[in-house]
Amino acid sequence: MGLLTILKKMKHKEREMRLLMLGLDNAGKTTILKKFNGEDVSTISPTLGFNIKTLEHKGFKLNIWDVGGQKSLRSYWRNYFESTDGLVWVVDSADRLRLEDCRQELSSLLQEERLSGATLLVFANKQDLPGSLNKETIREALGLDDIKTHHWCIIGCSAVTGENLLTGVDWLLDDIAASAVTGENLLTGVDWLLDDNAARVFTAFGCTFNRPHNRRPYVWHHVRQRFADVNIV
Ligand SMILES: Nc1nc2c(ncn2[C@@H]2O[C@H](COP(=O)(O)OP(=O)(O)OP(=O)(O)O)[C@@H](O)[C@H]2O)c(=O)[nH]1
Ligand SMILES: [Mg+2]
Repeated sequence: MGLLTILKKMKHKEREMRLLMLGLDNAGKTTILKKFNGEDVSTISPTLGFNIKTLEHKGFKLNIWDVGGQKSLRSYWRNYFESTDGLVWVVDSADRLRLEDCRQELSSLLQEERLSGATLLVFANKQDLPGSLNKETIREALGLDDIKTHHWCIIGCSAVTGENLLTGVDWLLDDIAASAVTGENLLTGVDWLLDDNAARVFTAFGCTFNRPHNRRPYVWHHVRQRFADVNIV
């Protein structure tokens, strides 16, 4: 298969993105999803399973997954990790008592291998509520500055008024799109294909083959995704 064909496949796949929205219960995930989709947000119940919406935005097809955040449901989050391009972590900025819980949950998500390629957007939601913490305070409380493994950004927003929802989603899409099309990624992609094929050949002959681990995880993730249906053997 020629490089041109591979690049064409990449281009097609880049138009579709999978976003996973997680956070503690009551953070406002479903409200954000509905508001973003132009729906009524006056009657929203806690999510016991998940909601998925497919939207067109800025020429991209977005598959947005919103999964219930109650403690008993969090063990199911892992069922939704696969192929995630963007992780949206929603925080109730007025819920001071559960900030530590919120930090811990986010921290363990970021250690998940299957999310290693995802860009992280933190929505400091409910900024319309008097007494809500501002995004700088949330940033510190969640230890965001210590995150070195993912691209991230925190945005203060309100799902009720709609303030800053677009700004957040636009940043996320720009970041995902940029990390998918840089020349560096193309090169890494081709390298990866060669490494992967070499690994298979070596393994077939009973040899072990160590992949280089010095590449940035998000690049690996995108390369794996973009080339998922390419087989050059
Ligand atoms: N004032 C205010 N209330 C909000 C905002 N976003 C959500 N809410 C309210 O917070 C409550 C919880 O919102 P949900 O969208 O159901 O929260 P969730 O994160 O989906 O919760 P789970 O489905 O249980 O995980 C609802 O009563 C919403 O109306 C916001 O920006 N401002
Ligand atoms: Mg919900």
